[in-house]
Amino acid sequence: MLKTKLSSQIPDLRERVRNLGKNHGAKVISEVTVEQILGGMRGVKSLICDTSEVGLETGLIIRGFPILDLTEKLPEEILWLMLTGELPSEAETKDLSEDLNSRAEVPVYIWNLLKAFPKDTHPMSMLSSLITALQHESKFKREYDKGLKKDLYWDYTLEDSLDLIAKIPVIAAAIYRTRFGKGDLIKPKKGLDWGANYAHMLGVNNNTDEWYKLMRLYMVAHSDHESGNVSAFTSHVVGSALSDAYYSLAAGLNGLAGPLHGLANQECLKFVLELIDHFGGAPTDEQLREFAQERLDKGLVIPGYGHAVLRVTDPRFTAMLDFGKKYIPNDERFIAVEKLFNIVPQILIEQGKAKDPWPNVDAATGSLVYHYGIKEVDYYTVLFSVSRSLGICSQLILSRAVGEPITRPKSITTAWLESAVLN
Ligand code: HAX
Repeated sequence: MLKTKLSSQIPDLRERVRNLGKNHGAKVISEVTVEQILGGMRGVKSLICDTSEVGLETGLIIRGFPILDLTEKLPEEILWLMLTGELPSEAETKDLSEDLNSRAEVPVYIWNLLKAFPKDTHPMSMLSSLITALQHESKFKREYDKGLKKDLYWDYTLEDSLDLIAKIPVIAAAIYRTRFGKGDLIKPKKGLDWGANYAHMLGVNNNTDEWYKLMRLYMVAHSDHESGNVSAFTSHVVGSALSDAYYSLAAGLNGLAGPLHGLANQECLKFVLELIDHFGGAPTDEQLREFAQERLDKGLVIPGYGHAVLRVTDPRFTAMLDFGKKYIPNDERFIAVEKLFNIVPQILIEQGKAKDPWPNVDAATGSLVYHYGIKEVDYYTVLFSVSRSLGICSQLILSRAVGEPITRPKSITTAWLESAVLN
């Protein structure tokens, strides 16, 4: 059903993009300052992303829906929404869930590779390597080698993406169980939705409804964040060389593994655990203020706070906080997260460096998944990756649909910039 829907929409999208180029190609819509060149291209409008947008004051909006209006949805509904711009009907959701379920079988060579990693390999390194290895299955690559028409690039990218999205929770759960000695792998369960199935395969918390609910929410909240962030942008650039979905996603996830990006959720819970350990329980406000200040004095960042785009509390953080308040209000780590929220922004404002002193999504997630049984913080970015595969693959499919060319901005030398400033 998803492919039929996209087939009906893509001609119009192509026409809109063609018209923009043909009729308005020379129109200037953005300028670049020296500060932006030196500052990681912050705010330079030079990418198209239709799956979602992130406003300074609004946070994540997926196809017109603020993320806080989507917290009860299933991840596969969000996948459909990102690709088509519409929420699916019940029948369409069921069809997509079943399609993903039918693609979930993982080839045996992946399990052999998984067993071969040194015991202390970081789970993100395992995930990225296994996705790259899974590239062996790429239908896009196979068809491209035979001579694929450009019009059909999106079709085989959709095929690869659905295969990949179906298999990534199975592989990610297997990494958890193997890397942390949790016993036999757990097979996906027929009839369960994508998010709950991942929760089921991780094999923690006796598969309670609350745990399933949290994992669905987690998968929805982290699914996309437009395309200028490190992981999505990297995947986009790699995909623009017509590398298939496996190569593209793996490349982006290597960026997500950085502490300033997705790894922040691991760093964040480590910080909370350190706090509790240091004070022998949830600290007082004053102890917490001192602890955070000490960290800043050492030149370290407070993980989970600040953002390259947002200038308000991340609504995804709010969604996680609301979940915690409802289901685990007495959890020691969750209480520490709430206290940090009351104190850290003021400390960052007083320090006067961070442009955004407010919490991002990573500030709360660790405390929730820890409560439900995932206590190995090194694993947290893998959870994020499984979710983000939805957005990254959706972006890749749409970019193939409109035939976006290879990405190739122009670089300049420091000397060129110096002379441009002086002239
Ligand atoms: N704690 C201490 N200092 C901070 C800070 C924080 N949480 N956030 C920003 N700053 C500092 C920066 O390090 C920078 O200092 P210098 O001038 O000495 O280099 C200064 O404030 C200005 O930075 P900025 O312009 O406000 O922030 P950037 O756009 O450069 O960076 C970051 C945005 C998210 C990387 C940054 O806020 C940070 O390091 N936060 C902590 C790590 C984190 O939570 N990352 C996850 C972000 C969300 C995400 O991508 N999740 O996947």
